[in-house]
This record gives sequence, C-alpha cells and structure tokens, in this order.
Amino acid sequence: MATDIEQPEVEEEILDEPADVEPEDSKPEVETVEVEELAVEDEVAEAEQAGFEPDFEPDAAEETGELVSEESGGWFGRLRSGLKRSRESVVGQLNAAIAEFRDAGDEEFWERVEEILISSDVGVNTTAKLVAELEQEALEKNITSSDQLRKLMIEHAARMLEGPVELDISRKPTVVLMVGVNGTGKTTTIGKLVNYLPGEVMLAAGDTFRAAAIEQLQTWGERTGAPVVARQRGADAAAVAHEAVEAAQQQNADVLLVDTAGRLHTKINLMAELEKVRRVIERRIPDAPHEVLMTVDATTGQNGLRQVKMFAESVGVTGIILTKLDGTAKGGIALAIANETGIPIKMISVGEKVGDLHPFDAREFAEALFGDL
Ligand SMILES: Nc1nc2c(ncn2[C@@H]2O[C@H](COP(=O)(O)OP(=O)(O)OP(=O)(O)O)[C@@H](O)[C@H]2O)c(=O)[nH]1
Ligand SMILES: [Mg+2]
Repeated sequence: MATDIEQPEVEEEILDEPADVEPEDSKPEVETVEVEELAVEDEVAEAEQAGFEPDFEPDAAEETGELVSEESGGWFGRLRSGLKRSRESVVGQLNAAIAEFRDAGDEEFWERVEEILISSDVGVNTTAKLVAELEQEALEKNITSSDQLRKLMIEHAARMLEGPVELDISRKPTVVLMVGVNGTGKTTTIGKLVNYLPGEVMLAAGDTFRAAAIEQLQTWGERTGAPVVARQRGADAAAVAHEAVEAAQQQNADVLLVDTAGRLHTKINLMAELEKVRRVIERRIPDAPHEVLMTVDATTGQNGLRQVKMFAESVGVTGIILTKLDGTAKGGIALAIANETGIPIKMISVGEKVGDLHPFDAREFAEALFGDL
C-alpha cells in the first residue's frame, strides 16, 4: 500500500530552523527548472507514473465490471458507482437490514446496523453515536417503516457530515498548503484545483523528495497554464515554499498552491519538516497558509482517521479532500472524520481527471451511502 512506502530519514539539518531560507547553492527558478523535455504526451504520462506507487488499481475496478463511465449520471453517478461495490456488500447489507425493519424497540436490529456501519469504516465511536441518535428518534417518532427509517438515517448522517465547504481564497495571494500521506492524491488534486479556482493560480513544487515529483507538478502546470515555482530535487522544501510565496506576491497571483512530499503521519521528523514549511510561509504572510488541505484516500479506511488526527495536530488542517471515492468499497470514513475531528470535508475526488474534483455535499453524500438502490 502507498501508505507504507518507506521514506529515508530526512537529514538532521532539515529540522533546523532556517536562519535564512535563501541558501546560496541553488537559485530559485520560476517556470524554468531543468527537466528533460517532456513534450510528448506519452512521456508526460510516463513521468507521472514514475517514482510513486499509486495504490488505486484500475484493474481492481475492472475485475468487478464497475469501471465508471461518463454516462453514469455526472459526478454523483460516479460517486454512487464508485460506492457500488460497497452498496453490494456493506450498503447492500444495510439495505437488506433496513428492508426488514419494523420496530424501533428491536435491539437485534440496531446491533445488526452497528455491525454493518463499523465494517463500512464508520468506526466504533461514530457508529455508537449515530445508532444511539437514530434509535432514540425512531422510538420517539414511533417509526415503523423502512422508508421512514432510511430517511432518518440520511438526515442524521447528513447532519454529521455538514460543515463549511467553501475554500477561503479571499486574500491575495491566498496560500493553500496541500498535505497528506504518500499517494493520497495531493499533486493530482492541486492540478485539478487550478481549473476549479478562479483567478491566477501559481504552484509551488514543495515535494523535493520523491523522484519525478517536480516534473509531475510541472506537467500539471503546463496542462493548466499555471506557473510553477520549483528547485532541484533534494532542495529544502521550506525554501521552495518561501520563494513561491515571494513570487506569488511579486507576480500578483490570486492563489498559491503549495505541494508537499507525501509522508507517514507517524514519522516525527517528516512531520517536523512539514511544520517548518508552514512556519516559513507564516513568516512571510502572518495569516498564511490560509488553508491547509489534507487529501485522504477513501480506500484506506479507518487509518485515514488516524492520519487526519496526526496531521491536524501537527500543521492544523482546515479542510479534507476525500479522494478515490470512485475506487472504494467503503465511504464511511467520511462520517468518522467529520464526527471525530470536526474538520470539514470540503471536496471529494471521484477520478483522475481534471473534472473529477467536486465540492462536498453532505446530503448527497449521505444519500449515496444510505440511499436505496
Ligand atoms: N481513481 C482515482 N485515482 C486518483 C484520484 N486522485 C488521485 N488519483 C491517483 O492516485 C495516484 C497518486 O496521486 P498523486 O496526486 O500523485 O498523490 P500524491 O499524494 O501527490 O502522492 P505523493 O506525492 O507520492 O505523496 C495517481 O495515480 C493519481 O492519478 C481519484 O480521485 N480517483
Ligand atoms: Mg505528490
């Protein structure tokens, strides 16, 4: 799994506060970093593939015959198709259970619902809360039909998922720091965000660690017309961030999206490096980064919740982007994150293309999870 990719330890010096974040060894290069010519589409695709191990395997979806297509009803259709495997397993089970619902006083029924939700990554705590609320309201309202109960479930789940979804891009420049575990979709999401956001968007190649990471971001820059501030591989990520903020200010950009290297939430030194990137940005613009967005791969299950907690503690996450919802069997992690961290899910990603990034809609998400087939 991508979350298990080993990263060599970061050198000690990276943990030091930069006395001056403008080392002499390499000059900042805006849009002109030395990379091999990647003009040919095939080579571009190759560069994107190189150096990382995507943990979403299209083949897995193909096997189930559930590879989503554009005809499946827009992004909501894609989300539903993506969750279809879960609808056939987890939510399918839920549907079967709900279909037999008659009596809110039936303890066995609620136990069954609990079991199913836990197996859908909703997690023990959040499941307990959700089921207790549902049971109480179902009893109070004397609900006896499956349809009424399903509506109640959707309502409660939607309420749990609701939060401010808007990205705060009111500053000029607005600085957005993109963080997350390896392979969760940071760089791809940044590429998609260029198209999604209004105004002039600039990118910072803050992943100086992984092979081909800089090229991957530059390819997105070429595709979307966004300038990319980059240095050579191995450069100090904080220095890149510093220069990028400066360039965004000088060039009057509306938004600066700062990519970062994927890191395991459990690696203390790598998290410290990220904190340093944040501090350096803050030093240049005191209220920046204005958004710290964290990509969470929806296919990683409950581990996603632990990731969010650790990143939030370390760099203060302002919003979650839940990715790979087209490839997951379990969307319940959204409920766990919303309930247990209070950090809003702001966007979802249902594929690898530019148009696959969408604002999060709590009610629609709840309907996709708990709606009738
Ligand atoms: N199916 C699917 N694939 C996605 C989605 N988002 C990203 N991917 C793919 O996941 C893989 C990893 O995406 P990246 O954007 O490189 O992830 P990252 O977090 O930047 O990875 P590192 O920089 O290595 O930490 C790529 O193959 C992406 O195309 C999504 O919503 N659905
Ligand atoms: Mg990346």
